Amino acid sequence: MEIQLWRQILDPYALAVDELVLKFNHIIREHRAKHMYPPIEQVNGRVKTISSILEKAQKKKIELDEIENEIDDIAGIRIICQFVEDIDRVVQIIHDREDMEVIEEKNYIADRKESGYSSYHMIISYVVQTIDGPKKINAEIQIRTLAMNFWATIEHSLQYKYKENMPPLLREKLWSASEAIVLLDSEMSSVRSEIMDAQNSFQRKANITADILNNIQNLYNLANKREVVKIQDEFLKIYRLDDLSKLENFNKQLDVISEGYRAQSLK
Ligand code: 0O2
Repeated sequence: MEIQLWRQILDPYALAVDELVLKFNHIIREHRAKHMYPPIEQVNGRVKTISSILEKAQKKKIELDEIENEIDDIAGIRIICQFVEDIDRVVQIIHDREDMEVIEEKNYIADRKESGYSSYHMIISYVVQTIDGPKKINAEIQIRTLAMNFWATIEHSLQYKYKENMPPLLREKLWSASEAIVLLDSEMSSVRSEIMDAQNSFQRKANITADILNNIQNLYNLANKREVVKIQDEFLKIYRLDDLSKLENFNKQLDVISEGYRAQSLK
């Protein structure tokens, strides 16, 4: 197939990957803006390379004109979560969306692969808008924990190195490493609420601090400089106390002061 034709085929998939990554990142932002713990730690995506598509087509005996119908992971999204419990939440979020239709699911977490691979896979149908009109395409979403991703990344490079000839001892080691991953994820789950509390208060402190600094910066344009310096010193004192509720109160007071100056400046 000519390279130009490949480009025409793959372009809508590249658009889908860009849009899906943007949408999942937006879910993270929405959670943070509402001071909620985001079930997604990070998301990335890729369009399968032409050589990898050809390799898969050859392996599965797929004709070139059937590639789009038969290969579901030309567009691939990988969602990484901190905890196993987060995976269920992400799966539910995807089911609830109107722009993604779930057409297949494989739960390799409940049912680990023989290799030791564990991950949750969803095939979705997704519509992209092109200059020739809407195009429905399939995309594969892999959802896994940080620990599962670590294992899969290492194993994938070894698969690439050994192809079908992975030494049995290495296979065994990978299996026992996958057992350790299951144990690690379950240990992490048992301290999940503690970790989440710590992360939430860290995020809240960062958000409030950003609000305060923004307010102080705006006050420089509205208020007497000496008064702003006083406010800034007061902020530093409260910040050093490392007390979230005091910082929140200070932020509320600062909102009132800023509002007063803004109202005055409009007179
Ligand atoms: P790549 O290079 O990652 O794109 P499929 O081949 O997708 O039609 P299958 O096996 O039913 O058929 O799909 P499955 O099991 O959902 O696997 C699809 C993808 O999951 C693979 O894509 C891998 O990315 C990943 N995967 C599946 N099994 C393993 C495994 O044992 N180890 C690792 N590291 N990853 C795995 P590709 O196209 O095979 O590869």
